[in-house]
Amino acid sequence: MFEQEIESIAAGGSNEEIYYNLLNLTKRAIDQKGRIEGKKKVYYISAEFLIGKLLSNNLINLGLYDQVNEALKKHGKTMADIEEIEPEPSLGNGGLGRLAACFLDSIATLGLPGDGVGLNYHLGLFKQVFEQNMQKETPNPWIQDQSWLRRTDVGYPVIFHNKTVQSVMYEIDVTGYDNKVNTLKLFDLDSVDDSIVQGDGIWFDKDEITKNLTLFLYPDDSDVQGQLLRIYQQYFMVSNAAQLIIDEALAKGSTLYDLPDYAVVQINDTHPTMVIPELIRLLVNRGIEMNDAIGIVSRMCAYTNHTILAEALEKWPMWYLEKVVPQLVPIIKMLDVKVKEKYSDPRVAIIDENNTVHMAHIDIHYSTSVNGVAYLHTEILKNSELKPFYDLYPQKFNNKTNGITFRRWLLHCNHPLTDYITDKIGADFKKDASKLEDLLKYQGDQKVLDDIYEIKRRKKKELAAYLKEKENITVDENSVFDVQVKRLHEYKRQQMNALYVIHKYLDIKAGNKPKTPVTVIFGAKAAPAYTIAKDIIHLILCLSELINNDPEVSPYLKVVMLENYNVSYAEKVIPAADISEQISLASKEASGTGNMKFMLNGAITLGTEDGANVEIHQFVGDDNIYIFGKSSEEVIEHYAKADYSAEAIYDADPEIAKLVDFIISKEMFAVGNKKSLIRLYMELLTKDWFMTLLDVKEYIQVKEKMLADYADKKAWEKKMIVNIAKAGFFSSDRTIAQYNEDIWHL
Ligand code: GL7
Repeated sequence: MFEQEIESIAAGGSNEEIYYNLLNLTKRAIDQKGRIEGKKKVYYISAEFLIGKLLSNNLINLGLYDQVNEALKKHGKTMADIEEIEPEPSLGNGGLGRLAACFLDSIATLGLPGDGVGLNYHLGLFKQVFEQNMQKETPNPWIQDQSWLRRTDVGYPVIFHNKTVQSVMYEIDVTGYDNKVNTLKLFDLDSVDDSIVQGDGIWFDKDEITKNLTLFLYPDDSDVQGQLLRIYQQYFMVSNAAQLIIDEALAKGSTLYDLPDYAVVQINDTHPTMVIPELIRLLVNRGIEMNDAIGIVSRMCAYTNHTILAEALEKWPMWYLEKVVPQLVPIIKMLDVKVKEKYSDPRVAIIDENNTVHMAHIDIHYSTSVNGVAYLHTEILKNSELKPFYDLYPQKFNNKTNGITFRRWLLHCNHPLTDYITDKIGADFKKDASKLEDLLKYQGDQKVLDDIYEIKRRKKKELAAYLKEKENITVDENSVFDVQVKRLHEYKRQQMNALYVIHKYLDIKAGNKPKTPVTVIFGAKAAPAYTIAKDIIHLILCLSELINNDPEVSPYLKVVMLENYNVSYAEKVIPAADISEQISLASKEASGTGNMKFMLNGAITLGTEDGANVEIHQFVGDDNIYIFGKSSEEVIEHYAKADYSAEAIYDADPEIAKLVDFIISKEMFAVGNKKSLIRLYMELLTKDWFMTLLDVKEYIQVKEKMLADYADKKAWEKKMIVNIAKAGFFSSDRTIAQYNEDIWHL
């Protein structure tokens, strides 16, 4: 349809001109598709939407990608060159945000009416730069005059204690694959002022709410002002969402009483929890009886828990709410009274004896559904973390194992693999991911196995070239690419991987040269106020420098820490990975979604029995995954008995002690910061809350076995094809179909 225009865009101009012309053409193509309509709609409210760059994905979903790609090729350009121009929206942090983006893609692809609702953070999370082997945070501006963002004339008054602000709603279109269009709605304030950010860091005056409200995602909350700002942001997000939901439903003919027939609200972790009292408040203001309002809203809402770590079970001192949103306080108190009238167990109260408000408790009492994000995670919620609630409401609890959109994580990021699979089993898998299993019939076909291995080599070569060009990092494309990319958190145990690196370094120094060289690739941002996480980044960067400059070791071992790891980086690294590191302390990773992306692209998992690794293990079988570490039951028991001692392990095992001691060796002090290294050393030795030393030995053994197995090319290739073929279950199309079937009923 756009043939001639695409041809003329490709024919002329700089990469920039081509990009902006394609942006405009794509927007028009989206308009022609039309909107997904329906009586009932899901509102997916989330503090984060890690949507990534959109041009290629939109072109794929619109069926225009091949045409554009061919036209560019004809004129000596590549899609990759054009994509480099697009800024990556910095609207998310990790898996929770990327999941939200995958879900929007699948909701539209399944033709379901569903919009995302969030905030338009001007400077995003932050951009990570490395200076003196340390992370430094800088603003990450991404909004340009011409972009996917569309300003609307929709806006609402939002009431804070001392002032009412007027919002403005922006939209980004969400295209379905071979389907119509939904939207992501991002609220903002015109008065927000990027210029209040001081210097080249991310410091700003936290008190100036009208100027700072939507500057950053997750602004530093290590002080009270920062925590209050989080509440301002959350309330701003949900008050807008609530007003929008009511408006849209009424416009479709709903009355206030039958809102649940028109809208379902999916609450992602506790950040959007205040949508419940806010909806109740709005209904009461419009003349509905309090009890009726509570009933109506409870039938509209569903809650997803994404982690058992404290950060997802937010608790706010009542006085914070009194200060920021006093109008919600009587409602929250009323909700609490009703709970206490019915249930005497203090563990399920909304307001505890310290006058602290437990946000998740509001969600669980006043919604229809509570779900975890992988089988094991949901079991842990039911049997331990949220057991008192499960005992009250067993019917509300359900599991929805996470998924990923194959459009981005296969079709877009790995064109050669996509084309090859299509050639072998046809294109049906693009719409029905379970069809990938058809690949299993080639398990015994050496030619096919070799071809897939060759595609992996090609992707490794591309990554090596990119690293050279962008970061001047040289990696050996014939080495094993061992990859751990994800947020930096102690429970994810990047520090355990760093101890492996130390082990390998010392082993090579001792004369044991490995057959195949290894490149250990990390990518991770640490929250600005999370000191130990930043110390771990420092450790990795120091190891990288030390090893690079050691000619005895560097031919066999290389450590790379990617700067500012984001969605675009993930799209390059994941297809190139041989080993997928999923090594969280069992019970702590709710699901993980990176694990699924690696598997789909033919990397083999090295992991604990945690999150969705458990399900990956079941699907691929023992021969096609490397599992190690203590079970979630054992770990939970250690916490219950408080009997874990890192120091005891250190004292009992000189091999482990040697690795830990290396952190404060003279070699490390020569390249690193003493204070940071000593702090990390002490943390590991005396606290080690996420039990690194518990699993480190088995981890090293299993990783060495894996590296040895890699040398058996035929056997490795077989593992690759099984992983790809069995990845179908992890399509977010499956996840969303289940949400719809069990919770949303659209
Ligand atoms: C997370 C979990 O840590 C992660 O395991 C899960 O896959 C993801 C999506 O459900 O949600 N929870 C969370 O707070 N973040 C996550 O990535 C940031």
